[in-house]
Amino acid sequence: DGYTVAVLGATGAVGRAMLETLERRDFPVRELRALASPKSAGQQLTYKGETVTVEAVSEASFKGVDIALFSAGATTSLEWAPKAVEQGAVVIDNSSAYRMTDGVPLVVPEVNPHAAKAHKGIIANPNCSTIQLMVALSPLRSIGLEHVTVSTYQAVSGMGQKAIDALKREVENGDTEGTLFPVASGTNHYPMAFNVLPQCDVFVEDGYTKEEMKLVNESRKILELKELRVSPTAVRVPVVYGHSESVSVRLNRPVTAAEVRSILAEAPGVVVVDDPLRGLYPHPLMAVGTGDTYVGRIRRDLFDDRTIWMFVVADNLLKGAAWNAVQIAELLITR
Ligand code: A2P
Ligand code: 11C
Repeated sequence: DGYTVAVLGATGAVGRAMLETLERRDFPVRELRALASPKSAGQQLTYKGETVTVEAVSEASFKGVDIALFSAGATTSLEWAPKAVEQGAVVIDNSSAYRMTDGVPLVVPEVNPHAAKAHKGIIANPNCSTIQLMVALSPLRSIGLEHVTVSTYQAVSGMGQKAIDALKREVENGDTEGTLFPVASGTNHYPMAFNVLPQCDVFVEDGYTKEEMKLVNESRKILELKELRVSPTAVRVPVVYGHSESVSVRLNRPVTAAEVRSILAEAPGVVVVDDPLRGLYPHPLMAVGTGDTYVGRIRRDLFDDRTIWMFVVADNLLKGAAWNAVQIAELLITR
């Protein structure tokens, strides 16, 4: 017994993390299909100590598949998700392709597990920077969210395996010939090593990037607060794994840091690390390899007693992608 599970994008940074997460969770897998582009066909991966041979995705790939985890980019999802659904699979899609589509649930299991029930074959996994923001913000809905301001410090692994390799080459060989940062399609390219770039993904409207607009639009959909004010700045930093966010949230009434700390301490998926006098606060290396969202530096604004500041960190490949997707798969099978 168990389920036939396909991972599309299995050779990528997130795809590999998906295989590791399925293994670590001992997900009831009867048969595993590792799918990627034709150039990876024949490549060998390991799952539970056994060799899995990567196949080029084709119509035949989804025959008999119960659950398909997709992380091969939006274009690939648009092409293959309908075909997988037609053949009876439920697709959990980590790309941006369907997130804002009406009728496609956008799910963070700690926040809106109920939304998953209404799926018609596709469930979208939110963007990594949105997921950790939701885990930290959702518990404060009990006080009432008025305005969220977020600045991100995003790891290069959010741009895939090639960005990890490129940053390592820059650091190790001083090789700044790369044309990947901040985005491959851009007109200007800058070094990423020993640098900070205030651009994640391409600019779309009125001075904002796609990554910033995802923080706005996805948050509104997940929290079911269509008018929520979210003011974003997304920044790439020379970190390999783990996104950080400086978040300020204006609430509907005055609060103390202690009250917020105690709400977050009880919240699912949150680990509060907040003892600055002892040098304790979240940072990316603390989160790497875990599925939790770490919150610290919880403090009240110096001038506004309704505004709380906090620093929010998670492993972008795990909670931000693979773990959130496998959590959704677990929701489906325990229903
Ligand atoms: P491949 O390695 O064969 O190119 P990352 O985000 O780390 O760059 O990984 C992207 C993943 O998506 C890889 O597994 C990659 O496979 C896969 N992928 C990219 N384009 C396609 C495509 N057109 N069809 C199938 N898989 C794709
Ligand atoms: C980054 N958040 O860190 C991006 C990667 O919509 O799934 C994920 C993009 C997406 O660059």
